Amino acid sequence: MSAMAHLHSEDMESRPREAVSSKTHTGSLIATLPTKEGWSTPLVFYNNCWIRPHSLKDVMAVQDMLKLRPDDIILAAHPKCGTTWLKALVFTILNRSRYTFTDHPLLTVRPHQLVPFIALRPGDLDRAEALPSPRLLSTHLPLPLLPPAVSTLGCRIVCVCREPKDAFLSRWHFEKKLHQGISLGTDEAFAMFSEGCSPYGPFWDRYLEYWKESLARPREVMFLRYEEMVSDTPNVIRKLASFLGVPFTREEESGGVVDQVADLCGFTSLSNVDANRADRVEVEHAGAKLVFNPSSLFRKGEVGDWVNHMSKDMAARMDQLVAEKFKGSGLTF
Ligand code: PAP
Repeated sequence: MSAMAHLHSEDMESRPREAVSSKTHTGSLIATLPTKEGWSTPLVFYNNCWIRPHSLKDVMAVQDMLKLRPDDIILAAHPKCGTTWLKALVFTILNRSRYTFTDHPLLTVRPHQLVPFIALRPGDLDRAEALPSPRLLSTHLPLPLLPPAVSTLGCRIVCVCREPKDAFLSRWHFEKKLHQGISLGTDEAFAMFSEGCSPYGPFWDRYLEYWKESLARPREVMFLRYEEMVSDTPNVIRKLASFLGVPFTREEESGGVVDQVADLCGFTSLSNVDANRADRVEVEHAGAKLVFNPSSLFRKGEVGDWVNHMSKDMAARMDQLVAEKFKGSGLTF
C-alpha cells in the first residue's frame, strides 16, 4: 500500500495484514490470474470473482481464518446495491432498546464504522474475532468465498441487490468521483460491467448465489432488493426485524418506532450527518495514510436514475442480458 492511497468504500481504511495463512502467497498467485485494466485499479479474476489485487490476500484470509459463530449476522451486499443503508437499518433495529433516536450513534458515526467489513479492511478479521457475540458483520464477498461454515452453522445472512442498470451507474459515478484516474467513459465501463468485469463481478453470479441460498434456506438467508427498500421502507424494516428474531412489539408499532427507524436511516437524514458529508477523511494506520470520501456513498439514492445517463440502446442490451442471466431463477427486476 502506498503511503497515501485513495480507497474505494469497499476497501476503506485498509491496511496490510501481517499474518495470513501460508496459502496466501498472493504475489505469485496474482501473476497467474487473468487481469483487466479499466476501472480505477486493475482487477484480477480469482475463483470466478473480479477482485482488486491488493484485496486478494484478505479475501483468501477470510476463507482460511474467519471463525464464524452460529449467532453471527452477515450483511452481504454487492457493491453499490445498498450496503450503507442496510448497515444503518440493521444496526438500528438490533440496538433500538439501547439508543434513543435523538442521541443515536448514526448521528455522529458513519454506518461503516458501526458494522465492520470482513475481507476488505485487513484488520477487520482481528477485530471481528475480538467482537462480542452476537456479531454484526458485512461483506461484498461472494457466498462461495465465505467460510463453508456459513451455510451450516446457522449464521443469518441478509443480502441486498439492486436493479443492474442503477447498480452500474452508481458504480461508475462512484469511481469517477473517488478516482479521477478512471479511464473509462460510460460506454466502455458499461461494456466491462456487461461482461461481468466490475469489482466483485460478475454481478449476475453474485446475485444468483445469494438468491438461490435464500430459496434453499429462507429462515437463515434473507434476500432484499434496493427497490423494495425504497418503495416500502417500513415493511422492509418489519421484515428485517422479524427475520433477525426481534419483531416490533405492538407498543413499538403504535409508538411509531418503525417510522423512526426509517427516518433516522433514510437518505436525507444520513447524508446530512457531518461524518457522512465529509469529502476527505484520512486515517493513519500501520505507517500508511489512507484516504477516503464518505460523501461518495450518498449520491442520489434513487431508483431509475439510469434513465438520465444511459441510452435506450444500452438499457435494452442490459435488460436482455439480465433476462438471459436470471432466466428460470425467479429473480426479476
Ligand atoms: P458501497 O458498495 O460502496 O458500500 P452502497 O452503500 O452499497 O455502496 O451503495 C451506494 C448507493 O446507495 C448510492 O446510490 P446512488 O449512487 O444511486 O445514489 C447511495 O446514494 C445509496 N444510498 C446510500 N445510503 C442510502 C440511504 N440511506 N437510502 C437510500 N439510498 C442510499
